[in-house]
This record gives sequence, C-alpha cells and structure tokens, in this order.
Amino acid sequence: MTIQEICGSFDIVGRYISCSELTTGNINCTYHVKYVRDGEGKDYIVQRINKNVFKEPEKVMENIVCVTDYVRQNIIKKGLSTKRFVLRAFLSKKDGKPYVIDEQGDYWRCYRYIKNSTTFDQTDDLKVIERVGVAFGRFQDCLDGFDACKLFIPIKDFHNTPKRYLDFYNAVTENVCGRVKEVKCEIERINEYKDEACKLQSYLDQGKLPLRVTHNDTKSNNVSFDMETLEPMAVLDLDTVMPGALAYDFGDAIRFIANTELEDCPDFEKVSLDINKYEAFAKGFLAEVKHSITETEIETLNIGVFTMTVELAMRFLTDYLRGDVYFKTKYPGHNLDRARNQLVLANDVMAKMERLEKIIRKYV
Ligand code: GN1
Ligand code: MG
Repeated sequence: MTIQEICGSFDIVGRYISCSELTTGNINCTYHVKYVRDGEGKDYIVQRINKNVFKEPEKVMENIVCVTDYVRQNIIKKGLSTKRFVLRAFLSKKDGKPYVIDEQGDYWRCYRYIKNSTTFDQTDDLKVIERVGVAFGRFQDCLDGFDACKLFIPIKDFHNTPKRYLDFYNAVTENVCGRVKEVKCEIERINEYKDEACKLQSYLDQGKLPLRVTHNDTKSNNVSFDMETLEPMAVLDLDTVMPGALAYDFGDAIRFIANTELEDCPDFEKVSLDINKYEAFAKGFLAEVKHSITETEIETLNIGVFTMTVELAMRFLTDYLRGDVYFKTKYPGHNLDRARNQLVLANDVMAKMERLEKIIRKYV
C-alpha cells in the first residue's frame, strides 16, 4: 500500500496532497502527511510500527488508546485544548481499530499533526527545557489514579538493568561480527558501572518504589510545543508507556536534554552534563509531580539519571556488537559513537552527583 492508500484507510476527511519522511526516530518509520479539507490544510502523522521491536502492535495501540483517553479527561478538567494537549489516534474505516494492516502484515497508525507545533532535539533555551520538564511532569499528573497494571508490557524488561547486562554479556560472548576487540575499553567501563547502575532495579525488586505509568522515552523531541508561544503541549511517542519507576522518565529525559551534545555526537571530549540544563528540567518536572512524589522516589531520581545513561550506552554497544540490528543507523559506526557518547556522559553524571542532589532538594 502507498502512504496515500494507508491514509485513505483511516477515518480522516479531505484530499491527500503530499507526504515526507521524518528521520528523527530510531525505531519506527514516520511520515508527515498533508491533506486539504474545505480549502484548509490538515496535517497528519502516519507511522509504520516496527514489528521487530514491537511484537504485538495491536496491544501497543490498545495501550495508547487507553492512556490517551484517560489523559484527555484530565486535560479537559485542566481547561486545556484536547486537540493540542493530547494525541489522537484515528480509527480504521473498515473495522474501527486504531491501526491498519497492509498486505505485508505491517501495522500503520495515524495521528493528528498538531497545528503550528514544533519539537526540540536540543536547545540552549532554559525556559524551553523547564517546559519539557513541565510536559513530562504533567503527563504523570494526568495519569494520576490510572492503574498501571492494566497496561500491556510492550517490551519486557525494558529498563531492567540487570537483564540488560545479561543481554550485553551474551552479545560480547557471541561476538557475531568480531567487533569485541575494538571495544575492550568500553566493555570494561560498562562492567565497572554495573553495581551502581543496577541499584534502581533493586529498589523496585524490594517494593520500595511505587509503580507508575511511565513514558519510557522522555527525549525532549517527544514534547510538542506551540511554535509561537513556546507553550508545551502534548507528549508524543507513547509506544513504551507501561508500569515503571518515576526515575526512568526523569533519568532518560536528563541524559538527553542536559547532555551538552546530541546523544550521537562523535566529539566525545565535548560531551558533559550541563548543570543549568539539569536544573531547568528538574524545576519544571518537580513542580508538576511534587504533590505525589515519595521520599524514595526523590532519593532515586539521580540514580535514574546514571542508570538510564549507562543503560543506553550498553544498549547501543550491544546493538553494535550484534551488527546494528535494532536501532536505525546512519553510518557504520553510529551505534558505537552513541555508546561512547553516553559513557562519557555517565562518567560526568557520577562526578557531579553531589551537586545534582542539592538541586533536587531545592525543588521538592
Ligand atoms: C529509541 O525511536 P525512538 O527515538 O523513539 C528507543 C529508546 C531509546 C532511543 C534513543 C522502543 O527511541 O528506548 O532511548 O531510541 N526506543 C525503543 O534515542 O527501543
Ligand atoms: Mg520512542
């Protein structure tokens, strides 16, 4: 099926004009589609779900519908626009499902593109960073009372760091591409971080942390902003919503937005944790969650930053060792660059831990 035919299978009205591929995501294939209806432009986001990563796409979509329906009710209560502050998945004309299956058995979905919106891969604007924090914090707030256990687990053990270590060691042992010899130092470094990086999981195993609905992919480019007012609006990319620890979302967001460079920048000597960016995000996020956050959650936020950074380093390196089969790559050493970048960042996070703790205490 062509993109035009896919769009035609959803319950959207108007005339198809054009489509262009968006290349920021590492997993799914995403297209920005333009329609016109009654002389007015209408835009949509159409995505092919990666079946290699999401084995049961229909259940991923059930999660998304369930979560967005709940968030929508709370957005209404807050007096905000549901068109701009929450994603809407369109339904198939044929069977009313929130996806369409093509002749190859691939699953496609379609969302409304929020008019006059933009996203940030990286920014030096601390106000914007604070607002990314507000958006992810508000997402938590809008899911307050939602039973996380109702959700399907789209990827098992997604942030289970000890399991990620096992997977990594398997990739090292199998050494299918013969790349282990190039990355001895990185393997050693990941090993050294193991005890610290596995702490968060042990808090969870001991039942010390509440299970929340977490987003699990809190990169700044997963928040849409109003292009003119720079107001933060809907949280995007809900594929990995599932039960988890608040520190996952805090940590993942920080490792992305407070990195002085993009996560795949190969100039590793330039990579560090920008304390001002850290503080801006923490301020926005904590303002939204401070009435519900527990003391143990507060204690684990920065462990989450370290854990998420090491985990990403390990996932990128695992994929490099396996021959780049999971993340999309733009050049042969791309996953290796990403892994090295995250290791430099993890090291700097550790070095700045005391300062990070002080900042958290300032805002709770
Ligand atoms: C993947 O495709 P994207 O950018 O939404 C990955 C995340 C990583 C991220 C790193 C399902 O997300 O876990 O943090 O790349 N998503 C999945 O950029 O593995
Ligand atoms: Mg994602």
